[in-house]
Amino acid sequence: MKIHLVSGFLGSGKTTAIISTSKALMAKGMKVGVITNDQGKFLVDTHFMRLNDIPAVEVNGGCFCCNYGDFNKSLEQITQEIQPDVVFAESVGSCADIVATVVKPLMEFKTAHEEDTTLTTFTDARLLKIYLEGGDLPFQDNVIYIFEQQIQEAGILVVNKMDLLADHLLSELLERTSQRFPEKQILPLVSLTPESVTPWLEGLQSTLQYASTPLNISYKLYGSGEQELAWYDAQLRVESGTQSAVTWVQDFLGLVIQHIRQAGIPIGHLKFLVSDDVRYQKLSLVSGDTAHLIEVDQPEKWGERIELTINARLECSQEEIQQLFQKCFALSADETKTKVTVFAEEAFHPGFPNPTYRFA
Ligand SMILES: Nc1nc2c(ncn2[C@@H]2O[C@H](COP(=O)(O)OP(=O)(O)OP(=O)(O)O)[C@@H](O)[C@H]2O)c(=O)[nH]1
Ligand SMILES: [Mg+2]
Repeated sequence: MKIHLVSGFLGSGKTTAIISTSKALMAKGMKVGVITNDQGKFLVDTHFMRLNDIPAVEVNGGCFCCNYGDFNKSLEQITQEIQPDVVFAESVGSCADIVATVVKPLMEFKTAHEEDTTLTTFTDARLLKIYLEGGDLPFQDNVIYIFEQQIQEAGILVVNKMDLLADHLLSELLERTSQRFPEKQILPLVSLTPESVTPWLEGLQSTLQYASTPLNISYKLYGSGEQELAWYDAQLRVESGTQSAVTWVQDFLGLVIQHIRQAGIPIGHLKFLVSDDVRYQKLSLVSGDTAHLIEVDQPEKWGERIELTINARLECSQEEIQQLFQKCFALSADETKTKVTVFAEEAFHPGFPNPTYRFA
């Protein structure tokens, strides 16, 4: 069984690539399992994987490194349930030091073999370009430190979303990336379809799997960066009144984005999963996106009852993120008798990273 660990900054395209690649492998008759991971309880990525018919188990409420026991249990569970040929494990977008805290323990406890384990780091081509040119990424230095450390420990470095850069900018970026990281396998990629992820699938067969020396990382900086990004998740149901449920959802998404933009809050990843009994859609806004609206497809086709899951990682305080969403809920209460039930909601700063194991 192959285990592919997938790291990389918030919104860099890990889930998208895993889904496309899983579909490509499943179409060839291979069995694939996924382990998702994030800080909160209601994870958009896990639901989205399952809606895409990809078997997924999750480690929630903290990263793989700090919950290695849960990670290991999830691996056992998915192995027993589906006997996969390939497992993808997506780590939290603000997590680093995966070699020392996940890859090495997998080897030490002989859960996996070196030749069957890879670590890929995804980067959003737009952010990588700014970073390598010495420009200003829209985050505090300690958050940028995490972005750097993730790249540092990659064996395979995916320069993702290359469709969003003009060809001449892309070739310049790839040249700059190879010069800066000559020891890494650098893969330009578009993750959006099973066909477009072939270069990554091929890259996963290579022998240059991950940086063999674990990072010399400052946990003080890394931990403070992790905590800089507040988490918010919520699970709600929206039922049509005199206007359709999807109209309420669309207006609500617009309000949230407007308030975040107005407050000048840097976005790690703002993601929503919208579903009814028949259809589903994941809507995302990440750092580098300039959109002021994300739109639900074919609004006329949605049902009377919509489930909405919200996951947000923003560089602001826990109070600010919670107040922002609550303000948008209040502003969205209208005269149209749309019934909105919030089942669960939480906002917090992730704890300081404290790995279960660290083999340096
Ligand atoms: N244009 C383009 N968009 C992409 C590509 N890959 C991912 N995206 C978009 O980027 C956004 C974030 O993608 P995700 O796959 O959710 O990113 P992630 O790395 O899993 O994010 P976290 O789980 O929050 O860390 C989504 O809107 C995707 O559709 C790509 O190759 N090209
Ligand atoms: Mg993801």
